Order: sequence, then C-alpha cells, then structure tokens
Amino acid sequence: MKTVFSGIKPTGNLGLGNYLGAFKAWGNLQNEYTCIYSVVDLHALTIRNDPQTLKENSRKIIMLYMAAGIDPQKSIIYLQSHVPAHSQLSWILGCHSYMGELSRMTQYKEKSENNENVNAGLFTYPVLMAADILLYNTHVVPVGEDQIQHVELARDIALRFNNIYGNILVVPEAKTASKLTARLKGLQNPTKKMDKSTKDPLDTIFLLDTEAEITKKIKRAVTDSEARVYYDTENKPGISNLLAIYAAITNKTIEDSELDFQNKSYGDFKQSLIEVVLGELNPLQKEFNRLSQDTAYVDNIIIKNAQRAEEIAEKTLAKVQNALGIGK
Ligand code: AQP
Repeated sequence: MKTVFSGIKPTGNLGLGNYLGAFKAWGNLQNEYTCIYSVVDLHALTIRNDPQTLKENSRKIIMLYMAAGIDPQKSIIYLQSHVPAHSQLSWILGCHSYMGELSRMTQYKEKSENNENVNAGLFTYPVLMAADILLYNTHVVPVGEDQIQHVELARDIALRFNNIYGNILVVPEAKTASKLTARLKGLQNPTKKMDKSTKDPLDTIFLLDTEAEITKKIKRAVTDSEARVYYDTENKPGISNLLAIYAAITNKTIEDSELDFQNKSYGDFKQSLIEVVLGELNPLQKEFNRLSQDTAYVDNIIIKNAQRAEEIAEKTLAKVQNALGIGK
C-alpha cells in the first residue's frame, strides 16, 4: 500500500477551513493507503505559546482526528515531538536546501510581514515539513492549497538528495481534497483564507464552537446586496464561500446547491447553512466530548502510535545517515 502523510499545527483551535480543506477527507483514505497523521507541535514553536495550552491543543487535535473518523488502530496519529527523527532529518535536509528557494516561500513572506518575531524557525519551517513527509516514505500529502508550495519544495529536496546519494527518498505528491474547499475563506473577509489563529473571532467557525456561536457567525457572515444565491467568486465572494461550505458538507455539486436556493432569500440560505453545519459538527463534538472523558484511552493511543511512527521514521533516518557516512 502507498503511504499518505499529513499534519496540523496545534496553534489556536481548529476551524472549518482545516476540516473541510484537509482532515475531513483523511478518514476516507484509510482503506486505500497506510495513513500517518501527525500533530506537528514542533511547527507550533515559530510563535510563542503558553506551554500548558500547547499541550492541551495537541491532545485536542488527536481527539478531533479520532472524532472525525480516523481509526488509531489502522492509521497512525501521533505528536511530532515524540519522534526525534523529525528534528534529526530536518538538519540534514537543511544542509541540502538553499536560502534562495526558502526565501521564495509565500507563507514565510506573509508570516514575516508585520511580525516582530521573525525567527529562523519561520524561515526553515518548510525544511522541517519536508523531513516530516520524507521520513515516512510518503507518496501522497493531502493538504489545503496554502501548503502545496511546501510539498513541492519537499519534492525538490528529495529529488536533489536522490541525485547525489542514490534512490533513497520517496518523492511525494500534494493532493487537495476538493477545489471548492482547498482554500476556504473567512466569513468576515471572504477574499482571505479562513485562519485558525484569526484576530477576528467572527471570521472562523471553530469545530468546537457552540450552537449559538455558529449561528451568530453564519448570520453575520458578509454577503452582498444582490439577494440572489449563486456562485461567482469574483463578484460574490461571501455568498460563494458559504455555497462552497454548503456543497462540501452536503456532498452536492455547486449547481445543485444553487438550485436548492433559487428564489430563496439570503436569510433562508443562511438558516439552511446553519442547520447543515450544526448537523455536521454535532456528532464530531459529541465524540470529542466522549473521548475527553476517557483520559487513559487517549494517553495510550498517543504513546502506542508514537512508537509505531518512530519505527518507520528510524528506518528512513538510518538509510539517510548511512548514505551520508554519519550515524551509528
Ligand atoms: N482556509 C483553509 N482552507 C482549506 N484548507 C486549509 N487549511 C488551513 N486553512 C485552510 C489546511 O489545514 C491543514 C492544517 O494547516 P495548519 O496547521 O497550517 O493550520 P492553518 O489553519 O493554516 O494555520 P493558520 O491559520 O495559518 O494559523 P497559524 O499558522 O498561525 O496557526 C493544512 O493542510 C492546510 O492547508
């Protein structure tokens, strides 16, 4: 079986963008691929975190993975910092990456703008991400659109490494869940990505939001003055984004979704969307709450899965070290 690898950073609370753009689809891949899903807590260190909050956020993501249907007996779900090979391979790959290519990364440019804490980790972030992917002999990396450039860099680094040392690393490919939700937009800023660490709490629907919060956010979502529900990202970014959410959750096409709201008001459309979002998130939240009560079970999953991840990662690291003439 081919291998799928992906990860989510435990900064902030997970939002609908992460869910519809990425990990909702991850559970469906479990029968076709060996799936490895990480909580990439080392990546979270590019910003200053409260240690206790970071710990809690990492655990929350493990539970959300399970609540979204990822089976921890079948797939491997683990914390990146529990497997030291990530940092070890990252150093090696950093010595095979160029300042020029890292400077061109859009996320680095965006995140270093208006930021007082432009640390070296922000710059070398894609190298660590390449190590994450390449350690597991990954074929496919399911991600949102914002991460495609980083996966392409991982490909370039793997090809470069193989050219020098022989066929050691598997060259991965990025895969987005669906064009519609590959870059879900904010509810208040529908031309910008829905971020989980947004400064505007009305912009993002968080997966653990209450019914009242979800209702308020959708009711207040920015629309336009035309009062007709159809998809046109250029002229109607707000309505188009809401339609994308509706279509993604109901598994309908955009055309069928438009038909559902022909001659309906924005108020009616928003009310239906509220019901659809609540219908999707209620079972997820229930399962998350159930898992939150079962501390021993979750602890055990975290420990056992880290061991499974480490076994694979150590083998790749040993191959790489051997090729370089280092290691034991
Ligand atoms: N709006 C989005 N639409 C589609 N996919 C998205 N992803 C993130 N936002 C959207 C995908 O979710 C996965 C995890 O990404 P991440 O851990 O980098 O989280 P983030 O939400 O992208 O982080 P932020 O909001 O930029 O905040 P910080 O970095 O400050 O925590 C990835 O597959 C991503 O593509």
